[in-house]
Amino acid sequence: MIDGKDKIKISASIMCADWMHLEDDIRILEKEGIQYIHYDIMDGFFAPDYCLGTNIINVIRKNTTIPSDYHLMVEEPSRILSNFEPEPGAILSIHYEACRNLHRDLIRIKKMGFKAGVILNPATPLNAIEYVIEEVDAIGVMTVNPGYAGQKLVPQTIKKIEMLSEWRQKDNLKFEISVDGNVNAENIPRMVASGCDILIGGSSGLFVNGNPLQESIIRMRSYIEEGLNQRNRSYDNKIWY
Ligand code: S6P
Ligand code: MG
Repeated sequence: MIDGKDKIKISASIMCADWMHLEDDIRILEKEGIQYIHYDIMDGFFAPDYCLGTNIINVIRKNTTIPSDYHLMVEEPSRILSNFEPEPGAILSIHYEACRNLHRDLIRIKKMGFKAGVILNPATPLNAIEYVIEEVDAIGVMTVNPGYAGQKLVPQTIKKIEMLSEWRQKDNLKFEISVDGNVNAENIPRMVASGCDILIGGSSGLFVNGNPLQESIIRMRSYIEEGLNQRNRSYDNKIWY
């Protein structure tokens, strides 16, 4: 049996945590072996809201062992890359749509000591990253438009995950696929079956109002298991035909 707990990673979107009890939430994430803390950084321009500067982020970072997964929803992120300090295993991701020199920025992120990630908005086609795909450690598929928690899935992005996963297999590439937005009971199985590796848990699946965090993690892992079983069945079908 595949162990969903290790095969698919969970990155906890900290902007959706219970900020009045943030330390309690972080200790639960650590105890449960959650692989990343996802930090959403928004500039009020690329994304229509503001969120998380490095002063706040560093308070959390200095008080947890969980590696960082930075999501920069920021216009021209090269202006602020030097604000971020790498730690082992940390990912720093920028948006295709926000960069004037995406290739240069990705190389710089790697030289800084991060895993380099590129993220695509729902409307951005996969071929936009054809000439940087060999440089990246992670590709993020936004399954909602950037800016807010609590939005509904843009359904055609599921197909995008599947096409990206097929592309990776065909060209024997090694990047991980992450999925961000409306990662919940209904969507996790098909996101996982489509080939993703990292799920960003937010308000709809992980920090769910009124549900104890530990229980949400257990539930998320059971939906992951369901998705992995579906994924195996579809691989079997592909081999058969
Ligand atoms: C959205 C941001 C996300 C959210 C998270 C919300 O702009 O990039 O990381 O924090 O996706 O999760 P949910 O379950 O409320 O959609
Ligand atoms: Mg995010």
